[in-house]
Amino acid sequence: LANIEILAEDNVNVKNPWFPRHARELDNCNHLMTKYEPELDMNHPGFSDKVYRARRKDIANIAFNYKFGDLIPKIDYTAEEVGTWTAVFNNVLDLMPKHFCMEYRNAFKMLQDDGIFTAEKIPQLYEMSDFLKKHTGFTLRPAAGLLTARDFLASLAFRVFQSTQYIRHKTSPFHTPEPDYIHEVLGHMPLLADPSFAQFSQELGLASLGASDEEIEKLSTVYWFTVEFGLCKEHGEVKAYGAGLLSAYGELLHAVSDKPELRPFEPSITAVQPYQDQEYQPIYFVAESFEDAKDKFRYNITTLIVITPVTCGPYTFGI
Ligand code: NLE
Ligand code: FE2
Repeated sequence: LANIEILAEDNVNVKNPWFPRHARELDNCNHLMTKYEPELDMNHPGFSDKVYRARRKDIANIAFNYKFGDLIPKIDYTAEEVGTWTAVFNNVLDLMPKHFCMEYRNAFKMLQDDGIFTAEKIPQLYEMSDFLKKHTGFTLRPAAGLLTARDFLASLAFRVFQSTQYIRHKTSPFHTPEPDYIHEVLGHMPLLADPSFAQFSQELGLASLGASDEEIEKLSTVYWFTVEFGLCKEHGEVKAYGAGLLSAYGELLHAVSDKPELRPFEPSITAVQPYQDQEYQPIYFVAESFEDAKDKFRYNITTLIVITPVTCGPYTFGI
């Protein structure tokens, strides 16, 4: 089993907030944010759809019952859910050649070659997890909804990505303000198969362990402008790599138009840029490459955050 043990180094002051020391302790990192729940938000497309809400509850129960080391249960997606997947998948096929970064295109191709990515069926979470484990050691675990930033970031330190499993409402296939499984699979997962991107994600997670609430806010802002809504350069052109762009074509086309303001990714500046999650972003940050983003993050974030020194190991890929 891929396994990362995080040990606070001897004779350092371990910071106050509790944090997980092993991936099994992520069983305690499942606190939900309630902001976009269809039950609570009248603007949610599923607000008045009882069948949708019941379906979501059933799927959320998988996550509530899940414990570290369990096999991820299979979900039989309905024809309606598959229809929504097909619509977004075909959009990705259209937009990918021109607008998606090379690392995404490469991983997407591998997923197609392995028969995991097709327009006709929604891949299972366990299939995606096995695929990522082979490539970068990332594994996936079911999440019931939008997690707190602290819990979500902590899991990245262990190369664990917490993924929702419900599908967005059928009336709004091309944009949802909350994460759903289509966003996770088509937005996040392909890039987690890229070694540099996986490393960058893990380092964001490591920096969050034991952080104060203010520090978590800065790190989740970096996460927002990179993993969710990042742009990068490729042969002089600007491409998308943020998952919130890759899984929602309206915002993608907005991001690559001349409307938004583009700024270079600079972790200490990006970390304090206010953001909103209701509408398209007015500002995006452009990275030179994932390697560059990772190096800049590593050296530059320490001006904003006191990092808890941790050692992670033993670490093995793909066993
Ligand atoms: N707007 C994205 C989508 O529709 O796929 C989801 C963003 C989640 C932060
Ligand atoms: Fe996301």
